[in-house]
Amino acid sequence: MEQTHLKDFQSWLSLKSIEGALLLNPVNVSYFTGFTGDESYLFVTPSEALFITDSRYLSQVKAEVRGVAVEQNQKGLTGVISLIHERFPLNDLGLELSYVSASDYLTIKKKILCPVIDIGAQIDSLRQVKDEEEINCIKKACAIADQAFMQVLTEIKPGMTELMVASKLESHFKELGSTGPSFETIVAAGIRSSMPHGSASTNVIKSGDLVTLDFGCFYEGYTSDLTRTIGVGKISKDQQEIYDIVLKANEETIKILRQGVTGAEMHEKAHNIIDSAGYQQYFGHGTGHGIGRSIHEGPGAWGGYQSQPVVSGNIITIEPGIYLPDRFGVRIEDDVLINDQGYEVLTKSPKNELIII
Ligand SMILES: [Mn+2]
Repeated sequence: MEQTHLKDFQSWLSLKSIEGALLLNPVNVSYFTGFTGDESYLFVTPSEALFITDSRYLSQVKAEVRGVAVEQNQKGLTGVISLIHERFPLNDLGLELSYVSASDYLTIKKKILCPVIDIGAQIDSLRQVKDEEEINCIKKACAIADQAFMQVLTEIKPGMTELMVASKLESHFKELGSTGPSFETIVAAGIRSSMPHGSASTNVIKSGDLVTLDFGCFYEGYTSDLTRTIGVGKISKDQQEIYDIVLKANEETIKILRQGVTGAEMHEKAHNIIDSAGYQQYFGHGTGHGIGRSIHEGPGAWGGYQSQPVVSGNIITIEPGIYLPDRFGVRIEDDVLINDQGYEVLTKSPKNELIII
């Protein structure tokens, strides 16, 4: 898959007459080469690609990287720039402008005087459309997250801290073949469930709590992202009512997914259900985002993606929530593949009934 990604990028460079692009973002370097380490650089021209790394990574590069020339350099970015400057006379240079730090930019510009062109947005848009191998990796990451959730459900007990639950989830990921969590695991119980991003704390889980678990793991460099809210012991009528509204928003929004639907339409659908139930001001975040090598990427129903129609090969989350300050919150999140037939929900953890432990 990596070699196809690289060819697609090279065709675009050629189309845009960009003579060379230097990639610093390790996630993009992995996307084009399969390399899983960091502090390495990829220089790409319409017809060549040069992977530049230091001695620490040489044997790893040999094992992971195919079809790309490899060069050793021990002098960091300054050395990389000298090497490119000597070997490739450039009239323009592509950089990932939203990633490159101001100090790296000055290091580059000290030596390379030609105009700089942003290539980050193009790489983002290539990464949004997953090929079959990438889809299979994400399906596996979802299956591991589902299985870890089912296991942890048998282990959660009142009296445990949120951190203990997070730790169990994360060790299940690794037992099941994942390299580990893809973001800081959220376990938020009781009042803390009203914080959309309540990372696990020493808070003790008790009877009567709702507990929101939001977690994901990597498989072969690709992530899953799954949220379920569960109840402990006896649940109030209010808690059940909020759960049912959020479930409906999650299910009804997933049902409208197909090629051509925009982020704004997804967000509107989820909001329609939550707003008409009277909880408009308690759903304050985006409805979903793309996942892939990063936990948040395009497309989705947030920020700059609102007007972008989804296409076959996009994988997005749908994650409406309601958060009642100082009381409790509910979020339900699934990962959904857009395909030629419509959509496929990749996360399978049960949600139709509020799970009570
Ligand atoms: Mn998410």
